[in-house]
Amino acid sequence: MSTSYVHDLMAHVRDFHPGETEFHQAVQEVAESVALVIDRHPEYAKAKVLERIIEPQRAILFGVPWVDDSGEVQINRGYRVQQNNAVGPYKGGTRFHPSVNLAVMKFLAFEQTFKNSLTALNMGGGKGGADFDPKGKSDAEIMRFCQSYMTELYRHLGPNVDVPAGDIGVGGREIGYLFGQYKRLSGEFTGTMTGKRLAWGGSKLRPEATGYGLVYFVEQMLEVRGERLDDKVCLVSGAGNVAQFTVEKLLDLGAKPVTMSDSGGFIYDPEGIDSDKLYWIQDLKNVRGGRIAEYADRYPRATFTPVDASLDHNPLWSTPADIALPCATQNEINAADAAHLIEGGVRLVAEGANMPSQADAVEAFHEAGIVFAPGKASNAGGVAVSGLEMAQNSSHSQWSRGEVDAKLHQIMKDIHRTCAERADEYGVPGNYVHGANIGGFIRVGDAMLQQGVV
Ligand code: NDP
Ligand code: 2IT
Repeated sequence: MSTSYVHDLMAHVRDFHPGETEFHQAVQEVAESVALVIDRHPEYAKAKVLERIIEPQRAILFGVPWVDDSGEVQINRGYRVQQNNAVGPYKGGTRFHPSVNLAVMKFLAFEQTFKNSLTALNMGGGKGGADFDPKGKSDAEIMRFCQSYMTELYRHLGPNVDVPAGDIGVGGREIGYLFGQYKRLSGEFTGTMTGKRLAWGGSKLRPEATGYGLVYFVEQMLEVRGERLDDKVCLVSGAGNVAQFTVEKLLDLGAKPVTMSDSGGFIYDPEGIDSDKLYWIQDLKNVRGGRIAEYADRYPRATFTPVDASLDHNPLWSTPADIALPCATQNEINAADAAHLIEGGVRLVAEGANMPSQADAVEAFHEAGIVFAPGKASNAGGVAVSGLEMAQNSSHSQWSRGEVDAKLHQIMKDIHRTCAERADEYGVPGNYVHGANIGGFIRVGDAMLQQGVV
């Protein structure tokens, strides 16, 4: 039953969503897990639950015209994919990056649906963004772009409808401009965006939440195996929001991060990236807009390796280590990288980014006995604290850093437990991919069965 279920479903998905490779990749992985559920619970297949989750409930595509500093008119394409609202209003980030297209938005909105379900908070799945490249743009250009993007999108949003946040290329500054325009057009001050600054409705610890949550999840993965983070050598990719706070929490817990990267290449610091060095990177990336290559000039014992498109692998993943935490972007680990990670002694991989590991890399990890956590479980801390921001906004309150941290910690523990229990229950113990997909699916699926065909 299960093989033909996945085969038939995927044939339809490829036919109905042609050319959307990232979307197919994300759906295939979930379908393989759901097949295990459907063998025992044919009611989900009968009601076409997964088929209905796969089809976005709404996908908005719109032109975003704006005027650059030289007076020239520019046009980008904006998106918001409202995938599923069975367990709460659509919720998910906003990505501004030249690689954004409908397939990327749909895979992210699909993944978000399962991730948000795993948090056990009332959030459905969505994702938005534009193929706009914020690099090299002035502050005024960023503001005009955000205002134009929101001028179309605002009519589709609301605190109980759809609540965007940040993602690649969208941080506190962009959320400010997006929120400002939303507020002006809607005439209301509501918690319609998360990731807001603290003074006007943001939650403490939201910037840190994805990276901290990732490391809390890793702690759980190690704990059940009788291990701790102390002295573990960690490979981190990316140098943005998720990577920075991953490194910060790794340092807090005694681990030794040795790499970070951006789209130009990666740095390897055999002495470890300590908190002073991290602070320097945060200033470089968040204030000065510099490139990670500069780290090797500042810290001469470190090396910088530029991206080499002629290679079939990324040498970052050939660095010997205990743990790998990809925190940059999708598909950054291929099968060759996975082989190098295994050779280099890595025993645990947990995704901070969304779908950074290709399907054959995940297969290689499982075959090699590497403990692997998919992003929809291990990076859920960001959206979880977004959910806490929504709760604070609707009750007009603000919790302390300690309160939010305790709740985040508990949510990551609970997600870990859900994944482990579902994996055991369905005969795939220790497999966090199946555990996360099944855990995320059952909550949304049950809500859909209870709410009827809508
Ligand atoms: P940022 O924009 O803050 O940082 C992104 C980092 O990844 C930068 O170092 C960037 O390099 C690098 N990067 C991005 N795209 C590419 C690419 N195509 N090739 C090589 N390097 C790339 O984003 P975030 O840290 O917020 O997001 C990182 C990942 O984490 C994404 O997959 C995102 O979806 C995921 N995520 C984010 C959450 C959040 O709360 N922000 C929550 C959960 C997941 P450069 O500066 O050179 O572009
Ligand atoms: O991928 C993600 O989970 C995010 N970018 C965060 C989404 C959110 O709504 O906080």
